[in-house]
Amino acid sequence: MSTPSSEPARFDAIIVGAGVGGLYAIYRLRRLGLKVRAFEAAGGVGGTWYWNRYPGCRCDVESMEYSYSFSDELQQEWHWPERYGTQPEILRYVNHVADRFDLRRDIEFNTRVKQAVFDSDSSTWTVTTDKGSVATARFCIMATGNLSTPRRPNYPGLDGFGGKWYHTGLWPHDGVDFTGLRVGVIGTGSSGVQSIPIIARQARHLYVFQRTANFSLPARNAPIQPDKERAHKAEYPERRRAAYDTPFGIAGYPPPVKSALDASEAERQRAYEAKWAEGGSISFLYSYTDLLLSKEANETASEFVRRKIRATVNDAKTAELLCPDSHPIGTKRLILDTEYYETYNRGNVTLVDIRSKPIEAITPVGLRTADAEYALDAIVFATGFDAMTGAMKEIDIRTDAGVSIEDKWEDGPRTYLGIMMAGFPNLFMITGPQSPGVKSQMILACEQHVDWIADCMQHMRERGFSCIEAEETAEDAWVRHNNEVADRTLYPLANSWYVGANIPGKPRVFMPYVGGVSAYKKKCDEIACNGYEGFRFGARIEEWRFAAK
Ligand code: N01
Repeated sequence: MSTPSSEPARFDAIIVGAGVGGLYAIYRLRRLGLKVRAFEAAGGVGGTWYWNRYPGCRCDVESMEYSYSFSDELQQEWHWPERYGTQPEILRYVNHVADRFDLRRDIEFNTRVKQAVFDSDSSTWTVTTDKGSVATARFCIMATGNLSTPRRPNYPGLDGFGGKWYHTGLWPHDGVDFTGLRVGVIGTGSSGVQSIPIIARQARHLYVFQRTANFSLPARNAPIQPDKERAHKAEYPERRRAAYDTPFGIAGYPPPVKSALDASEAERQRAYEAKWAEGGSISFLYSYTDLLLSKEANETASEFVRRKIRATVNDAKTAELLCPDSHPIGTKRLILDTEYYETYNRGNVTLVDIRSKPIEAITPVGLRTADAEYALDAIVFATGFDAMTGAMKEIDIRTDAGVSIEDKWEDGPRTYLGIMMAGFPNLFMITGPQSPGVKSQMILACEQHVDWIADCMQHMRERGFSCIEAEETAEDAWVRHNNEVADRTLYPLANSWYVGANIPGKPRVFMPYVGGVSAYKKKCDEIACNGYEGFRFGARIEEWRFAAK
């Protein structure tokens, strides 16, 4: 890499991030013969799985599905021991992929991209890092992740706290031993719900500070039986193809055929009980056709889970506090847990309602809410992320025409397909806002985007185009479509990170595409087949390759 005083290093494509999307982009673009360079802020590969090392961290998509499909050898040789992969297991897998395909030699670790500027004369991006180094490429690919910018509330007093504090999304690599400590966990999303049962087993006392009760279902994690693994592997190619014909990118769940309102109460209870026993969120939400479309239908499933909470938690007041009352089930990411509700039956666990009595300050010895003081030795912020737009907005992305990402997304993200933005030529996003990424099997979503981007580059190379840019009209239509699709569902009713509600001051815009993977992929493929409809290409050039090999 060059320093500011020397010529920038030249690449065909710069990739920002070496998580699951960035790694596959290195692999795929190399196979096109491009010279690529990835910059990664972390000291290793894995993105979300590198940073989120909190106790109990596990994927909520089954491990046989949550894996790459691009190499059949890879998917045949890897052995997943459990139904849901643990963070260490998934990180081991991602590292294996990096080694197996020799991806590390194109990654600069411990290097955070600070700025990316487009020059229209040369149709190139110039990227500057926190090391002060500069690199130039025709294409810039943001593989920055959707849940990669951890956020904690701005309570006064944290600097003076005498104990230790942690964020689930930035967990120490050596782990944390809470034995004998008084611990406070703030936040009851997936990260809080996964870590709480484990911290409770270690801590002298655990206080859970809950603002909004969330729905959680049993994961029913278990070892994968060898015959099941063999059968799955025998069908891998067909299953992967079939996954693209589903709404969420995972095959094997028969679509529902009936409205919850057309079933009798007894029939519904039998259906929900069976799904509860099976474990997992997809099959539960797939019980009926309209659980995410009709409030009345949804309420039948919401109330089923509330009844389970009341039946599990001994203390009636605690049970009631744990019963979600502010959003329909599934409209926030549905959580999968292992003995979450049971944890509140322990003598050393107290649930504190901070919706009615908010946290006012962190004190030197703990924290203070509107009505009480809590003595704590450690605080865990399980308070989530500036989701979907946070990581890209942390980079100063601009063009020489004076357009910046800060201005472009001031009122919420605007993209075409979640892949490109009008005004930002040659800048691609992997699973950007207004694509189905976070509402689907994320690795499949990354592969689909990277394949689309690689095919697009191939198209440009064959024709000698110097650049590609989304047209404003196509982007406007896509943003409108995204909103219309979301408005037909119950999703916008929840104050979730899908609408940025967890970040004070963030514009309330529904960010993921919820029209389903199947419809989305068809649209992407059609657009490509029609000569990249809605995109315009820049001038033809003699020498398409930008960087010498
Ligand atoms: O974050 P969250 P997360 N004062 O935003 C609370 C994925 N993921 O890290 O709901 C008090 O969901 C906030 O309260 P409220 C998955 O997609 C997957 O848990 O805003 N409380 C909420 O309870 C997931 O959805 C896996 O009222 C505050 C919590 O903090 C996404 O990552 C595992 C607060 C944040 O919940 C994010 O999950 C982990 C404040 N000022 C994560 N600010 C699996 O695969 C926030 N909160 C299983």
